[in-house]
Amino acid sequence: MSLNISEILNHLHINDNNGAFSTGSKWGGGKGDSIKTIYSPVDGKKIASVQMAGEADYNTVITQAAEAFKQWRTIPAPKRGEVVRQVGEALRTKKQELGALVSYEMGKSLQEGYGEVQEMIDICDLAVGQSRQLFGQTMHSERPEHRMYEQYHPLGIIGIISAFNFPVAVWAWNAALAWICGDVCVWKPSEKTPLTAIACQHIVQEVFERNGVPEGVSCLVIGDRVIGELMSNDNRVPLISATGSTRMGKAVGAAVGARLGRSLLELGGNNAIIVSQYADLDTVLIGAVFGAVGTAGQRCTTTRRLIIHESVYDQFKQKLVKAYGQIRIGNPLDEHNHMGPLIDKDAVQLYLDSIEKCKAEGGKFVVEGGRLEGADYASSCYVKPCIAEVENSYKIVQHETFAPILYLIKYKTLDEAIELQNGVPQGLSSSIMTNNLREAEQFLSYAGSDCGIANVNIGTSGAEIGGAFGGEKETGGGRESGSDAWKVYMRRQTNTINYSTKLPLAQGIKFDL
Ligand code: UN1
Repeated sequence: MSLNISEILNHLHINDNNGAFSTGSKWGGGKGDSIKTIYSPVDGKKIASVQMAGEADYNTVITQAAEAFKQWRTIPAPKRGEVVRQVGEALRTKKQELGALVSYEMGKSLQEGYGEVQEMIDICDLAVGQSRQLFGQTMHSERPEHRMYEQYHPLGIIGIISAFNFPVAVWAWNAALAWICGDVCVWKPSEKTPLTAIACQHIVQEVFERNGVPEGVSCLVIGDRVIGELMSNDNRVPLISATGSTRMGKAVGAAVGARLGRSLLELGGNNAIIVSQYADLDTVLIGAVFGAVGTAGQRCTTTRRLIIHESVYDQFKQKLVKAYGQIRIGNPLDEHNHMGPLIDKDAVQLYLDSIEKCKAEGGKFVVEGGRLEGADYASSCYVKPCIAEVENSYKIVQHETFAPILYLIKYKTLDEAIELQNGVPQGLSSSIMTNNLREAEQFLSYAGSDCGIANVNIGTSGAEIGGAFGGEKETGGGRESGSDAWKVYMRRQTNTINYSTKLPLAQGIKFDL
């Protein structure tokens, strides 16, 4: 396939000026006065423009979604699964084009763009099987001739707020499961990456139309934080699944919590790899470098800290510095390059500010950062991945900077390393590189990593969808994708049925009339 962007846009039904919302076949808000132009961070060129939705648009969508829910919940779960299976098939046929658009709109490497679409396909496959396994338990009642069991019922409208860094996969993790659970979805994509979302809406719609799925089961609303606020405060939306910064998550969590709604938060990470003296340093190198510079450091699972044993510290530092010298930065659509741009110029500024803050606190850069200039970097969004020797306690090290800045920290004992790894406000992903069984088990024990994800001999990023994905502390506590993450998309009901001729009360209470 040739990477002709206008052909790809055509193929994915992206117009020059796109509507602000969609309930499936219907698109609206195409004539509004609030228009956003989307420029690619790859070359700084305009890709297309989108309308931004307002409150009236939002309400139109929610009304349609509520209608759709009444029908969709009546379709048997395995039949809903069959529709999701077809969504997975459609994604397979569009993997190249959608992956390329992810790369062009967001800036991640083409390989990672394809990988992101692969995650969508994988979650569809998982959801198909899950649609026959929405299991509740049965219990033995304490009363004679009674039966007790529990059921999982569809919840309703699921509001999905997604981030620019995984513009389509995180939506798919939520939507594929929500649909098989009998829910309908309203998706607010990041306003930085709405075009890939529009492409997904078209892909899903083709499948839904063929299957007679009601209008409103998959909805899209493109807007800024106002839409996120409307959703978070809306009693008609029982679950908000939000991915993004801790700041955003705290606002969403507070608004949803104030109405006692449910939220699934997947927020910032400050992920570390502990590099033990018992590690195979060549393996560590790949995991650490991919973890730190993959997606230009813009994954929530990006490796931000390397906690290295003092006996291998200098040796590993040298390997890293050498490896950083070989990283090819440039157009991510060129598969020869390892690393593309940051999402926009604001992100570059944050990266530059973080480097200054790190230096001010005493950080010593062993690989210098900086903005890349020149014709190949015309969008002004390309930066150099950098490495600094720091103390874990620095304010900037405690903070998640969404950029390729890697911090090195030295340790003496494993207890100390685990304390350093846990000694940040975030708790998403973590890893230990060691061939020592005792070390690995300690790291995975109750006294080990406090993160939602803890790995041995692989890095912090690149989690498979089969596991539950999410983290503790300021990461927000939510779990998405595999394992029993489906349960959050359903409401649970305990049922007790009396098939006797009497009415015995629980706890042996006597109440005779
Ligand atoms: C994210 O960055 O929001 O583990 C998600 C990973 C990917 C998902 C990251 N599977 O890096």
